[in-house]
Amino acid sequence: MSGKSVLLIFIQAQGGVDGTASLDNASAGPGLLGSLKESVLSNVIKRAQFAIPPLSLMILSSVQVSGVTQSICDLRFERLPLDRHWDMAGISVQTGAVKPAFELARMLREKGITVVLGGPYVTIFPERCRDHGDALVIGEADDIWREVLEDLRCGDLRDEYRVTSFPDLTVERPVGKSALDIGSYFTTNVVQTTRGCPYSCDFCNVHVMNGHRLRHRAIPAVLREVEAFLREDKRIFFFLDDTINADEHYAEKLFRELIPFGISWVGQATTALGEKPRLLDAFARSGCGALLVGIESLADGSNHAHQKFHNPAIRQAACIRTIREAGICVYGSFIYGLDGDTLDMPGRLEEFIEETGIDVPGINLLRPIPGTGVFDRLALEGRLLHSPDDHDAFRFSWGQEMLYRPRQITLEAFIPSYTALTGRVFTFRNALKRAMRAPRLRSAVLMFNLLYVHMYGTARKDLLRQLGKLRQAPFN
Ligand code: B12
Ligand code: SF4
Repeated sequence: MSGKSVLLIFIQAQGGVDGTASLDNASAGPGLLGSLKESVLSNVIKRAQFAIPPLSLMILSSVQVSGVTQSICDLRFERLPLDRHWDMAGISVQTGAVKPAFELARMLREKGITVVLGGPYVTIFPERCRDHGDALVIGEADDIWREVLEDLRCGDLRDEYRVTSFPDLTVERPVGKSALDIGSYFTTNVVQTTRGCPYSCDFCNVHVMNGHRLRHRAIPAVLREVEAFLREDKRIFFFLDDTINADEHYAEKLFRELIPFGISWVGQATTALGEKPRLLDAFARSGCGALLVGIESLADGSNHAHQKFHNPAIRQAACIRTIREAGICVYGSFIYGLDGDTLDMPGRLEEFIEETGIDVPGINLLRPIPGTGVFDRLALEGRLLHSPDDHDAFRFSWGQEMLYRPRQITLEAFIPSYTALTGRVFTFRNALKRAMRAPRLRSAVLMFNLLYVHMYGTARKDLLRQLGKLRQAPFN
């Protein structure tokens, strides 16, 4: 039997964190000064891009089956290596990139390459994916991928592989980087210590895909991974857990044990960390440089309307200050346009960002992602601006396009209030100010803020264009 070669592919999303292209390609040029500014910014953007490798494909490519070799192609940086022979391609399908994923699958199948589709979108909407691949992998593929590779080797691939229970993360599965082009990335040190989320925020689908029970990896296995990763790449670590402090005891033990490694790391946490001095100390001493915290709304009513009950608004400001005083930068992620929000929210957000000294603010529009509770509810309430069947229309996660009608504010009033807010918050002057006062990682804080000056600027143009269309054919 001859060896089989497998190409694992990660696709660039059409909008959002992979880089925002203007929706208005026909817009007039920016003029000489504008062009200069744009070109400086586009360089900054390239460097500031959240360029980390897809952990999913690192995990899959680390599954060893004799007679099968695996490579990763990250289309955000690389071209498809079609000059080589591939027996099978595995595509990771995220909701933001469904259409390009299906187009790629068709092209590869036309060339005679077997296509397997997996990832969040396939897990949530297998029936919509069925015709686009030769095989589907539904669910977390850590273990079942071996079966797929073995069946490929024997020429006996099934059309569906369904994971029936969540993989046990206490089983050690070493992750290697040999299938990656390490130099393409800002860092390749991506680690996940837990999966699942005990909360049920209705705009999120992590609890839908990964379940409500928090599953942990064994701490010694994480330490071994960090040690092995450091041998190949000394750069910063990203802990990809959705809430790295979800289990405080586990997190404290893990990060205390990581202190001697001398790494620098970033992750995502809840602001409740500010009320846990021992845990905060472990984070700071183990090299935590920045944390993304999901604040969403400053009004409890708004958060509650979206099933987010943890982190009451009243405690947020003090917690953020304490985290920053411990020397950790805070990326504060907000959502404007939640069901309880009214037109006074932009002023409150602006004041809060100023008052707490948040190092990088992210002011998102509510994005109804297909497969989330909020998507289904807005569809039922007739508040989506596109047909709920057209999932591709919901790909924009950046503030580029309103995808729904806010409950308490007309679109006519909402769009200008949002664009005015981002226009005030994301300025060059504010970018410099935030970088100067950041407790650490000043150049990264500057880059991120500059990136946002550009991205929110592009988004404003797109939104105001949408508003213009809305005025011609009102749908509110
Ligand atoms: C880090 C991260 C990113 C990073 C890196 C991207 C990545 N996916 O690696 C960046 C910042 C680039 C990013 C971008 C986006 N992200 Co993101 N991201 C995450 C985050 C926090 C962790 C991802 C991760 O590594 N998880 C750990 C791995 C092991 O899990 P996994 O990716 O799900 O992979 C498992 C299975 O899905 C499956 N699998 C995955 N791919 C494949 C492929 C094959 C062939 C097979 C067989 C199986 C398989 O097996 C894997 C092992 O169990 C998740 C939240 C989360 N908890 O997953 C959100 C998340 C994946 N992102 C999300 C979104 C919406 C996006 C964007 C579309 C946002 C946007 N428009 O800008 C883009 C899309 C980028 C793209 N090119 O497709 C959503 C996905 C929603 C969905 N249903 O698709 C999530 C779930 C967050 C959320 N709740 O909104 N993201
Ligand atoms: S937004 Fe965060 S806390 Fe809320 S359900 Fe998703 S992963 Fe959990």
